[in-house]
Amino acid sequence: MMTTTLITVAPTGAESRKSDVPALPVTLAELVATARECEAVGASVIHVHLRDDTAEPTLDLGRLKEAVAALRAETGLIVQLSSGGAVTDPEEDRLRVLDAEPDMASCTMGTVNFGDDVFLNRWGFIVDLHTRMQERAIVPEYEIFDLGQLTALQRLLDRHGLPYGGHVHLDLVMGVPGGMPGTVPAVSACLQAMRDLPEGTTFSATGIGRSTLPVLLTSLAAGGHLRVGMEDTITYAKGQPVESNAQLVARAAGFARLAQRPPMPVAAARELLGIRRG
Ligand code: KMH
Ligand code: ZN
Repeated sequence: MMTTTLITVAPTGAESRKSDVPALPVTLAELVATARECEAVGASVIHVHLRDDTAEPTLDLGRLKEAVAALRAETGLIVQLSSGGAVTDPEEDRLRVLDAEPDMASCTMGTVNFGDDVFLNRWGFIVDLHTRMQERAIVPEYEIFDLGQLTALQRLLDRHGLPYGGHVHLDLVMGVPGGMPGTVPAVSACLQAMRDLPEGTTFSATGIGRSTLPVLLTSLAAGGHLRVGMEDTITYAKGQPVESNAQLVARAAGFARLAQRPPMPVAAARELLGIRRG
Protein backbone atom coordinates (compact mmCIF):
# COMPACT_ATOMS: atom_id res chain seq x y z
CA MET A 1 0.00 0.00 0.00
CA MET A 2 1.31 3.45 -0.92
CA THR A 3 2.11 5.59 2.09
CA THR A 4 1.20 8.88 0.44
CA THR A 5 -1.48 10.04 -1.98
CA LEU A 6 -0.82 11.70 -5.31
CA ILE A 7 -3.41 14.42 -5.78
CA THR A 8 -4.09 15.73 -9.27
CA VAL A 9 -6.22 18.80 -9.75
CA ALA A 10 -8.28 19.18 -12.94
CA PRO A 11 -9.42 22.77 -12.51
CA THR A 12 -11.31 23.65 -15.68
CA GLY A 13 -12.19 20.91 -18.19
CA ALA A 14 -13.88 21.58 -21.50
CA GLU A 15 -17.50 21.03 -20.58
CA SER A 16 -18.74 23.62 -18.07
CA ARG A 17 -19.58 27.14 -19.20
CA LYS A 18 -18.13 30.11 -17.30
CA SER A 19 -21.61 31.67 -17.37
CA ASP A 20 -23.00 28.63 -15.53
CA VAL A 21 -20.02 28.18 -13.19
CA PRO A 22 -18.58 31.61 -12.36
CA ALA A 23 -15.82 30.16 -10.14
CA LEU A 24 -14.36 28.21 -13.08
CA PRO A 25 -10.79 29.37 -13.86
CA VAL A 26 -10.73 30.31 -17.55
CA THR A 27 -8.06 33.00 -17.97
CA LEU A 28 -4.35 32.32 -17.63
CA ALA A 29 -4.22 34.50 -14.51
CA GLU A 30 -7.10 32.53 -12.97
CA LEU A 31 -5.45 29.24 -13.90
CA VAL A 32 -2.14 30.21 -12.32
CA ALA A 33 -3.83 31.54 -9.17
CA THR A 34 -5.83 28.31 -8.86
CA ALA A 35 -2.70 26.24 -9.41
CA ARG A 36 -0.84 28.05 -6.65
CA GLU A 37 -3.71 27.64 -4.20
CA CYS A 38 -4.07 23.96 -5.03
CA GLU A 39 -0.36 23.30 -4.66
CA ALA A 40 -0.44 24.95 -1.24
CA VAL A 41 -3.13 22.53 -0.02
CA GLY A 42 -1.72 19.28 -1.40
CA ALA A 43 -1.91 18.94 -5.20
CA SER A 44 1.18 17.80 -7.07
CA VAL A 45 -0.14 17.45 -10.64
CA ILE A 46 -2.34 19.84 -12.63
CA HIS A 47 -4.42 18.53 -15.58
CA VAL A 48 -4.91 21.50 -17.89
CA HIS A 49 -7.62 22.45 -20.38
CA LEU A 50 -7.47 26.03 -21.69
CA ARG A 51 -10.16 28.50 -22.72
CA ASP A 52 -9.99 31.31 -25.26
CA ASP A 53 -10.90 34.98 -24.77
CA THR A 54 -14.59 34.07 -24.91
CA ALA A 55 -14.05 31.30 -22.31
CA GLU A 56 -14.64 28.58 -24.91
CA PRO A 57 -12.31 25.52 -24.96
CA THR A 58 -9.20 25.92 -27.13
CA LEU A 59 -6.15 23.86 -28.08
CA ASP A 60 -4.31 26.88 -29.48
CA LEU A 61 -0.62 25.99 -29.37
CA GLY A 62 0.56 29.48 -28.45
CA ARG A 63 -1.75 29.55 -25.45
CA LEU A 64 -0.70 26.05 -24.42
CA LYS A 65 2.98 27.01 -24.49
CA GLU A 66 2.25 30.16 -22.53
CA ALA A 67 0.33 28.18 -19.91
CA VAL A 68 3.08 25.57 -19.53
CA ALA A 69 5.66 28.34 -19.07
CA ALA A 70 3.52 30.27 -16.57
CA LEU A 71 2.69 27.19 -14.49
CA ARG A 72 6.38 26.23 -14.40
CA ALA A 73 7.39 29.75 -13.41
CA GLU A 74 4.76 30.21 -10.72
CA THR A 75 4.37 26.72 -9.26
CA GLY A 76 6.27 23.48 -8.70
CA LEU A 77 3.38 21.41 -10.01
CA ILE A 78 3.80 18.71 -12.62
CA VAL A 79 2.09 20.09 -15.72
CA GLN A 80 -0.17 17.64 -17.52
CA LEU A 81 -1.88 18.93 -20.66
CA SER A 82 -5.12 17.37 -21.81
CA SER A 83 -4.85 15.74 -25.22
CA GLY A 84 -8.54 14.95 -24.92
CA GLY A 85 -9.65 18.53 -25.42
CA ALA A 86 -13.35 18.93 -26.14
CA VAL A 87 -15.40 16.27 -27.96
CA THR A 88 -15.38 18.49 -31.04
CA ASP A 89 -11.58 18.80 -31.31
CA PRO A 90 -9.97 17.10 -34.34
CA GLU A 91 -7.18 14.57 -33.93
CA GLU A 92 -4.47 16.78 -35.44
CA ASP A 93 -5.15 19.54 -32.91
CA ARG A 94 -5.11 17.02 -30.08
CA LEU A 95 -1.75 15.59 -31.23
CA ARG A 96 -0.31 19.10 -31.57
CA VAL A 97 -0.77 19.59 -27.81
CA LEU A 98 2.48 17.62 -27.38
CA ASP A 99 4.38 20.43 -29.16
CA ALA A 100 3.87 22.53 -26.03
CA GLU A 101 6.30 20.12 -24.29
CA PRO A 102 4.43 19.47 -21.05
CA ASP A 103 5.74 17.12 -18.34
CA MET A 104 2.74 14.87 -18.91
CA ALA A 105 -0.25 14.55 -21.22
CA SER A 106 -3.43 12.55 -21.02
CA CYS A 107 -4.03 9.62 -23.37
CA THR A 108 -7.55 8.22 -23.43
CA MET A 109 -7.67 4.49 -24.08
CA GLY A 110 -10.79 4.22 -26.19
CA THR A 111 -13.94 5.72 -27.63
CA VAL A 112 -16.79 6.35 -25.23
CA ASN A 113 -20.24 7.86 -25.36
CA PHE A 114 -19.99 11.16 -23.53
CA GLY A 115 -23.46 12.32 -22.55
CA ASP A 116 -25.15 13.08 -25.87
CA ASP A 117 -21.77 13.24 -27.63
CA VAL A 118 -19.06 10.76 -28.58
CA PHE A 119 -15.49 11.11 -27.29
CA LEU A 120 -13.64 9.53 -30.22
CA ASN A 121 -10.32 7.79 -29.61
CA ARG A 122 -9.41 5.47 -32.49
CA TRP A 123 -6.77 2.81 -31.94
CA GLY A 124 -4.43 4.40 -34.50
CA PHE A 125 -4.77 7.76 -32.77
CA ILE A 126 -4.00 6.24 -29.37
CA VAL A 127 -0.87 4.58 -30.81
CA ASP A 128 0.23 7.93 -32.31
CA LEU A 129 -0.20 9.70 -28.99
CA HIS A 130 1.62 6.98 -27.05
CA THR A 131 4.60 6.72 -29.43
CA ARG A 132 5.00 10.48 -29.85
CA MET A 133 5.06 10.86 -26.07
CA GLN A 134 7.76 8.16 -25.88
CA GLU A 135 9.84 10.08 -28.45
CA ARG A 136 9.40 13.43 -26.69
CA ALA A 137 9.98 12.30 -23.10
CA ILE A 138 6.42 13.17 -22.07
CA VAL A 139 4.84 10.94 -19.42
CA PRO A 140 1.31 9.81 -20.28
CA GLU A 141 -1.57 9.50 -17.91
CA TYR A 142 -3.83 6.87 -19.44
CA GLU A 143 -7.46 7.92 -19.03
CA ILE A 144 -9.81 4.98 -18.50
CA PHE A 145 -13.51 5.66 -18.98
CA ASP A 146 -14.64 2.03 -19.18
CA LEU A 147 -13.43 -1.40 -18.10
CA GLY A 148 -12.37 -2.65 -21.54
CA GLN A 149 -10.03 0.32 -21.91
CA LEU A 150 -7.74 -1.36 -19.36
CA THR A 151 -7.42 -4.29 -21.76
CA ALA A 152 -6.72 -1.82 -24.55
CA LEU A 153 -3.93 -0.36 -22.39
CA GLN A 154 -2.44 -3.80 -21.87
CA ARG A 155 -2.50 -4.32 -25.66
CA LEU A 156 -0.89 -0.91 -26.25
CA LEU A 157 1.96 -1.63 -23.84
CA ASP A 158 2.48 -5.15 -25.21
CA ARG A 159 2.72 -3.90 -28.78
CA HIS A 160 4.39 -0.53 -28.36
CA GLY A 161 6.33 -0.71 -25.11
CA LEU A 162 6.32 1.13 -21.83
CA PRO A 163 5.80 4.89 -21.69
CA TYR A 164 8.66 7.33 -21.25
CA GLY A 165 10.09 6.89 -17.74
CA GLY A 166 9.01 3.24 -17.60
CA HIS A 167 6.23 3.76 -15.07
CA VAL A 168 2.58 3.20 -15.94
CA HIS A 169 0.08 5.57 -14.32
CA LEU A 170 -3.61 5.60 -15.19
CA ASP A 171 -6.67 7.51 -14.11
CA LEU A 172 -10.11 5.95 -13.73
CA VAL A 173 -12.63 8.54 -14.91
CA MET A 174 -15.91 7.24 -13.53
CA GLY A 175 -19.51 8.33 -13.76
CA VAL A 176 -19.46 9.88 -17.26
CA PRO A 177 -22.88 9.17 -18.81
CA GLY A 178 -21.87 6.48 -21.32
CA GLY A 179 -18.87 5.19 -19.38
CA MET A 180 -18.44 3.04 -16.28
CA PRO A 181 -20.28 4.08 -13.13
CA GLY A 182 -18.55 5.57 -10.10
CA THR A 183 -19.26 2.68 -7.75
CA VAL A 184 -17.34 0.31 -5.48
CA PRO A 185 -18.04 -2.71 -7.73
CA ALA A 186 -16.77 -0.80 -10.78
CA VAL A 187 -13.55 0.18 -8.99
CA SER A 188 -13.22 -3.43 -7.87
CA ALA A 189 -13.62 -4.70 -11.44
CA CYS A 190 -10.90 -2.26 -12.55
CA LEU A 191 -8.57 -3.45 -9.79
CA GLN A 192 -9.04 -6.99 -11.02
CA ALA A 193 -8.25 -5.99 -14.61
CA MET A 194 -5.21 -3.97 -13.50
CA ARG A 195 -3.56 -7.16 -12.30
CA ASP A 196 -2.62 -7.86 -15.91
CA LEU A 197 -0.77 -4.52 -16.24
CA PRO A 198 2.96 -4.15 -15.50
CA GLU A 199 4.00 -4.51 -11.88
CA GLY A 200 4.13 -1.17 -10.13
CA THR A 201 1.31 0.37 -12.20
CA THR A 202 -0.38 3.11 -10.18
CA PHE A 203 -3.84 4.56 -10.55
CA SER A 204 -5.81 7.56 -9.52
CA ALA A 205 -9.57 7.81 -9.72
CA THR A 206 -12.11 10.56 -10.11
CA GLY A 207 -15.87 10.39 -9.94
CA ILE A 208 -17.95 12.83 -11.96
CA GLY A 209 -20.72 14.70 -10.16
CA ARG A 210 -22.47 12.66 -7.48
CA SER A 211 -19.94 9.87 -7.71
CA THR A 212 -17.14 12.19 -6.53
CA LEU A 213 -17.09 11.14 -2.89
CA PRO A 214 -17.81 7.40 -3.32
CA VAL A 215 -14.98 7.16 -5.85
CA LEU A 216 -12.59 9.23 -3.73
CA LEU A 217 -13.18 7.11 -0.64
CA THR A 218 -13.00 3.84 -2.57
CA SER A 219 -9.75 4.82 -4.27
CA LEU A 220 -8.13 5.73 -0.97
CA ALA A 221 -9.27 2.43 0.56
CA ALA A 222 -7.89 0.53 -2.43
CA GLY A 223 -4.44 2.16 -2.29
CA GLY A 224 -5.17 4.44 -5.22
CA HIS A 225 -4.50 8.11 -5.81
CA LEU A 226 -6.95 10.96 -6.35
CA ARG A 227 -7.97 13.41 -9.04
CA VAL A 228 -10.32 16.20 -8.03
CA GLY A 229 -11.34 19.53 -9.50
CA MET A 230 -14.03 21.53 -11.23
CA GLU A 231 -13.55 19.62 -14.49
CA ASP A 232 -15.35 16.76 -12.74
CA THR A 233 -17.22 18.29 -9.80
CA ILE A 234 -19.09 21.58 -9.57
CA THR A 235 -21.30 20.82 -6.56
CA TYR A 236 -19.54 20.51 -3.19
CA ALA A 237 -22.57 19.19 -1.33
CA LYS A 238 -26.31 19.16 -2.04
CA GLY A 239 -27.30 22.69 -3.06
CA GLN A 240 -23.78 24.02 -2.48
CA PRO A 241 -21.73 24.99 -5.55
CA VAL A 242 -17.98 24.44 -5.40
CA GLU A 243 -16.30 27.73 -4.42
CA SER A 244 -12.84 26.93 -5.74
CA ASN A 245 -10.61 24.12 -6.88
CA ALA A 246 -8.58 24.53 -3.70
CA GLN A 247 -11.71 23.69 -1.71
CA LEU A 248 -11.86 20.31 -3.49
CA VAL A 249 -8.13 19.66 -3.14
CA ALA A 250 -8.26 20.56 0.56
CA ARG A 251 -11.15 18.15 1.09
CA ALA A 252 -9.25 15.38 -0.73
CA ALA A 253 -6.09 16.10 1.25
CA GLY A 254 -8.10 15.92 4.48
CA PHE A 255 -9.53 12.52 3.59
CA ALA A 256 -6.05 11.34 2.56
CA ARG A 257 -4.63 12.39 5.94
CA LEU A 258 -7.47 10.62 7.76
CA ALA A 259 -6.61 7.52 5.74
CA GLN A 260 -3.00 7.84 6.99
CA ARG A 261 -1.86 8.55 3.43
CA PRO A 262 -1.11 12.27 3.37
CA PRO A 263 -0.59 14.20 0.12
CA MET A 264 2.51 13.20 -1.84
CA PRO A 265 5.10 15.97 -2.12
CA VAL A 266 5.78 17.11 -5.69
CA ALA A 267 9.37 15.83 -5.67
CA ALA A 268 8.16 12.34 -4.73
CA ALA A 269 5.48 12.54 -7.42
CA ARG A 270 8.11 13.41 -10.05
CA GLU A 271 10.17 10.43 -8.94
CA LEU A 272 7.19 8.05 -8.96
CA LEU A 273 5.92 9.09 -12.37
CA GLY A 274 9.35 9.26 -14.00
CA ILE A 275 9.08 12.88 -15.07
CA ARG A 276 12.16 14.06 -17.00
CA ARG A 277 14.56 16.30 -15.14
CA GLY A 278 15.35 19.87 -16.10
N1 KMH B 1 -13.18 16.72 -22.26
C1 KMH B 1 -13.34 15.35 -22.55
C2 KMH B 1 -14.02 15.15 -23.87
C3 KMH B 1 -8.77 14.39 -21.25
O1 KMH B 1 -8.63 15.50 -20.76
O2 KMH B 1 -7.84 13.76 -21.74
C4 KMH B 1 -12.05 14.61 -22.56
C5 KMH B 1 -11.21 14.74 -21.39
C6 KMH B 1 -10.13 13.74 -21.27
O3 KMH B 1 -11.35 15.60 -20.55
ZN1 ZN C 1 -9.58 16.47 -19.10
